[in-house]
Amino acid sequence: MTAIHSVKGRRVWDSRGNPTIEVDVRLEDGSLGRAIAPAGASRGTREALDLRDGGNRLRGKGVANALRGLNERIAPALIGMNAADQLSIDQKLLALDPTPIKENLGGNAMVATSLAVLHATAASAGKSLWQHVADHYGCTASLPLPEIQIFGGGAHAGRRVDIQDFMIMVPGAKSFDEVMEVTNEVYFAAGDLMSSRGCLAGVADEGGWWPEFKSNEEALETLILAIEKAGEKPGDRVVISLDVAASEFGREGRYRLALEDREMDSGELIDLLGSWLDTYPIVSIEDPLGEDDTPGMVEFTKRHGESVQIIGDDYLVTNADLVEQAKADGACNAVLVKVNQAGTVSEAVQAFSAARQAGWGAIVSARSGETEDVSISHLATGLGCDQLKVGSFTRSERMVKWNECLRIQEELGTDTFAAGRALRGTWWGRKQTGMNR
Ligand code: 2PG
Ligand code: MG
Repeated sequence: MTAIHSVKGRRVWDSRGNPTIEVDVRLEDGSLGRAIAPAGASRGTREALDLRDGGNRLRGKGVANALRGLNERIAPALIGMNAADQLSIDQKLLALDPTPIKENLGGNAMVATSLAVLHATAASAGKSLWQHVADHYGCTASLPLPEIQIFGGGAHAGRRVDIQDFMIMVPGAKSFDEVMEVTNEVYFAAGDLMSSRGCLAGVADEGGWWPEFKSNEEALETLILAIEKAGEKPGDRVVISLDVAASEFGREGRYRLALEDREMDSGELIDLLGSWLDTYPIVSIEDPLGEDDTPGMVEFTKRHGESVQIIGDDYLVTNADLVEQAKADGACNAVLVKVNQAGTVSEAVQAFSAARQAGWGAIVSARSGETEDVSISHLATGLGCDQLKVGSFTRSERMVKWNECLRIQEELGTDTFAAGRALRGTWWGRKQTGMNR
């Protein structure tokens, strides 16, 4: 047993310039674990609360209260505990704040602490974090397939387009490095196309281009052209992935596409998205309906669950019970795993395990507010997750995660790259084996 010697929280700053929490956990043997809480902009109502001070200062986003709770309540409770017993550590955090969304201590204070303990234990064992995660949870490590944003929209780009993330994946790549190369070509081809057409407004929250398109379809058309300009045939090595983030523009089965000034009900949105699936090589779609629209999500999954990956993010908020419920309902076939949505490492791993039990895919994801923290690159690899979503292909809070994967790849060897493994059950997977779409 290596006991925790100290837990120290401090205020640092994230990629949007907002305050956030960093935690140092020092063990009795001198090992140090450090982690930083990320922050979402399009947040599920059931996810762990980001505790902020409110008021006028720092636009209400101060973390003084969360830090006070961390240093005065969390730290004394954890000191002396066995750091290697991640579950007991996380259960202690939950006992200190048993509210469903962690509103007393804050998910931000808790997640940074929980992850810092995980780092400290890996350091104490002299292991890379991914190796510690694989050993601790009995998983077979493999490098995930990146899901990379080309255009940002929704809450990450002033709602200039309704759909939040227009992304690509390169499931036909042989290595992680090959994915990076193809992505570079597509990303810059997209930028060139947009600037030549006068629809490039800048860079969105996660590093993707901030577009000025007239419709969501124009975004999809431009993405197809960019893939072609990069020398690829859309749907072969490169495919499209969308995060609709429908909770951002719909409630109770009513949706409003602001770009086209169009209101629709759940059935109409399902039909619209279905027509996109028929037209474009989209292999994965996240939160196609709102977090409160279970009938819509079930209907969408019934229609498309056999041909595309349907990910629950705001819909499942990295919660094992919600994953099990969705499986029983017939909604979704994959879960997005965001540790800060759950609040602790153990709860995030439980959601991951529930997804695996259900025979689902699992995608580890960053938040739109990020930092230099690379924990998720290791978690995705150590758990053997199918994909990793960290935003786009610029800005260091994103690139630091891709670059960390390249280092991990050297330790692992390329034959452990997940590539299109998780997409075997989709039209893309069937196409690889010569079957029809
Ligand atoms: C999402 C994430 C990342 P946010 O919706 O999947 O794109 O966004 O962190 O703002 O919730
Ligand atoms: Mg999402």
